[in-house]
Amino acid sequence: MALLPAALLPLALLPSVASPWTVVEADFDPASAFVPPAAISYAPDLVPYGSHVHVTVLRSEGRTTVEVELTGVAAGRTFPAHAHTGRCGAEAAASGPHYQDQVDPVQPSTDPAYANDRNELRMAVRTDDQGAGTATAEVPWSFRPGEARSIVLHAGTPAGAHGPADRVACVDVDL
Ligand SMILES: [Cu+2]
Repeated sequence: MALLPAALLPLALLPSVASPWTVVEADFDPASAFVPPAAISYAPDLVPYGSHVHVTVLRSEGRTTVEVELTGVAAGRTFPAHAHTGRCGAEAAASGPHYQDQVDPVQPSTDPAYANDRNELRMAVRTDDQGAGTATAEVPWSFRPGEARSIVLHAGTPAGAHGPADRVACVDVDL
């Protein structure tokens, strides 16, 4: 039996803890793509097939920071982007409701005591005249593993609209 070089032993003995970083890079594809895409566009007029998303998740003690960068999407728009509970699917509703740190016992959650940007991870990605934009959100909590599985982009207008019908794109991210 080969012995591990002594220098590698500490690595071999590291406990399997959640990585502090997760990076997801994907091109938006139609939900009907032969290979199930990691990022789906439901509205190619706003999020064209082949446009790009880059998500970075940084976990530190009791804190989570998420950055969403879009390129090649509609110019001069604001796309609300949120952490949702489910995976992206052929139907926009597949991604489920917003992830909440303190879960509202009444779902769908409309109570502002729960449905707010401290209890949910929310940001708004504003795109420039080239259709590129970046936004970051930080929350003072850690996601429960396996319970937040996507970032959903919403159409953003008209203001206030928020339901499966206004979901324009989705990217699988294990938050
Ligand atoms: Cu949302």
